[in-house]
Amino acid sequence: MPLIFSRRREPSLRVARRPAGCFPPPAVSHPSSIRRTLAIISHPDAGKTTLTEKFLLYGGAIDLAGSVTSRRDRRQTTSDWMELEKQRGISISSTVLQFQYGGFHVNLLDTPGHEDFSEDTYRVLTAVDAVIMVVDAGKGVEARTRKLFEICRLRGIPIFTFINKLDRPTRSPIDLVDEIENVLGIASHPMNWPLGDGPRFRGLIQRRDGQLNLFEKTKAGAYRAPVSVMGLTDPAVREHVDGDLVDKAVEEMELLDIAGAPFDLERVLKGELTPVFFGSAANNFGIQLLLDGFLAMAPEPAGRKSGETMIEPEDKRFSGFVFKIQANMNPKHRDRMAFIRIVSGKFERDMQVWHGSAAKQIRLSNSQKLFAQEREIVDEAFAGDVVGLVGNQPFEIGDTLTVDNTIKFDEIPIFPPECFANIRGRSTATAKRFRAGMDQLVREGVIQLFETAGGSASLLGAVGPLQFEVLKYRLESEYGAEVVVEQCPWQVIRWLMKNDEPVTGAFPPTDDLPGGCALAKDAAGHWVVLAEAEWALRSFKRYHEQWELAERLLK
Ligand SMILES: Nc1nc2c(ncn2[C@@H]2O[C@H](COP(=O)(O)OP(=O)(O)OP(=O)(O)O)[C@@H](O)[C@H]2O)c(=O)[nH]1
Ligand SMILES: [Mg+2]
Repeated sequence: MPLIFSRRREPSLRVARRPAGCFPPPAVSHPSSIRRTLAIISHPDAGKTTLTEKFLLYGGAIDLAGSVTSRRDRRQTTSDWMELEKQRGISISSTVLQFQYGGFHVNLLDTPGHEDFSEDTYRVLTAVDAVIMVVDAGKGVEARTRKLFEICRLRGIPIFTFINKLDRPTRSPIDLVDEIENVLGIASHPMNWPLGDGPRFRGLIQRRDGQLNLFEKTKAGAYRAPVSVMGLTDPAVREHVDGDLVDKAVEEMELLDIAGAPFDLERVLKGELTPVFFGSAANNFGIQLLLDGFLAMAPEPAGRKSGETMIEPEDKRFSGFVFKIQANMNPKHRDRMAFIRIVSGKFERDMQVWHGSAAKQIRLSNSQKLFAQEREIVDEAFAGDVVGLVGNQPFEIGDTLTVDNTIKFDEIPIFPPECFANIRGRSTATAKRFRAGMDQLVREGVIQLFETAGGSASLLGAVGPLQFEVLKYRLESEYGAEVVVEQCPWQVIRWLMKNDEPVTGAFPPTDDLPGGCALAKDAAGHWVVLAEAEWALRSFKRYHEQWELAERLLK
């Protein structure tokens, strides 16, 4: 196990060793009991990818962490691997990374914060058992975090909070903790407490035992931060830290002891209480305390429901579901990867399973362990693990894979698009590549394809307009197909329903349309009405009372 020492050896400083994973090794009652599967979520730019990178550094999975901001030496993060992500320094697509730490197999999913990519983030939340919510200490709880948090609450997922960027001037930590409680409506319990902020940030105090972790900066945060640990009452502390900072932190912690929620693991696991950790991801401050604290508390993989039956991880029948599809992760091979969350049983390479949507058996031969875009063959995996299946099988998002075809998971919500655009190839010379690219990228499920009644271009729908930009970029860079994308005025979509069944058929079911409306067919041949605004939709309803209008179709 790697040990981390302080490089400074001042005689008055008692230096303690902090081994990786400083909690007792987990008991292995079942292979899935040592799996932990989590997502990192937040408002854009709070530091999710940076934190992911630092977790990998502490897990020993990478030697030198790339920093999103360190443009000078051009090291890139492992997690943001897509060309466009590297250029813009933002995450566009969620990434799966796996590493071992302190006896655990950790499956970590880094998600994009931007709301235009939220469909991807929501799907990832179906595949995890806990989340770490990152909050920028200078900004507090931001809009996107609030929305994502509500989804986690609905799913009852345990939520851990990391208050990041302590190396910058921050809001008062008491205010930040208050805001989590008031804005998010969840009780909080700080596990550690910061000593100063910005240039005066000196370390973190463990509330449990009053131990102070003094930090030092490492170059660009590329290496694990050396840590010196000492008791807060140790006279040596005041030789290293200004007395006023210590007094303030002690006062604040006394206030928390009196007025704050007591620690209660049961409430954490129910998602009612969030343990709060402070730190600075870019500088590796507090990363190990967060990782150790998370692993000491995070739940084992949970089962998922098939109809009314709960399928538990210990169930011997293998089962899992597809929660994400990504094309061209490796640009040299034009292939697709389907990401599976294993729910029960043991996964073995080459096993035969039922493929839910196709109702036939297939062999799972090309299974891979994931490390951003790097891959390694995986021979076996257990409940809680995320496995990538590479190839051209007709998997769709939400599909169940299982050895018992009575199991069927219904985890993945389908989001109706909120913005629309027409797309066409710029030149007939690249028409074939354009079609191939569209076919692959639409399967990822973040762009939906529609055919307008009488229209020639393909109509695309997405949750946010940035998705169109990403599609255009990827068609051009990954397939060499130049395209023209034109935004459309449609803002509302409804599926036409008759007697609870979607309306289908080769020809438009009516040509009698009010202004501001059009008809189109989705990829499965269901007719939809598109409206420029709610008023147009209301006129359509008056014209056509024979149909019910559905906001979304269940698969
Ligand atoms: N000063 C400071 N900057 C940080 C810290 N952590 C992250 N950053 C910076 O914040 C910016 C955003 O970091 P990312 O990790 O890309 O944020 P993200 O949450 O993954 O962003 P999206 O995926 O685009 O939503 C980068 O410039 C980071 O270097 C920190 O502890 N201190
Ligand atoms: Mg990111």
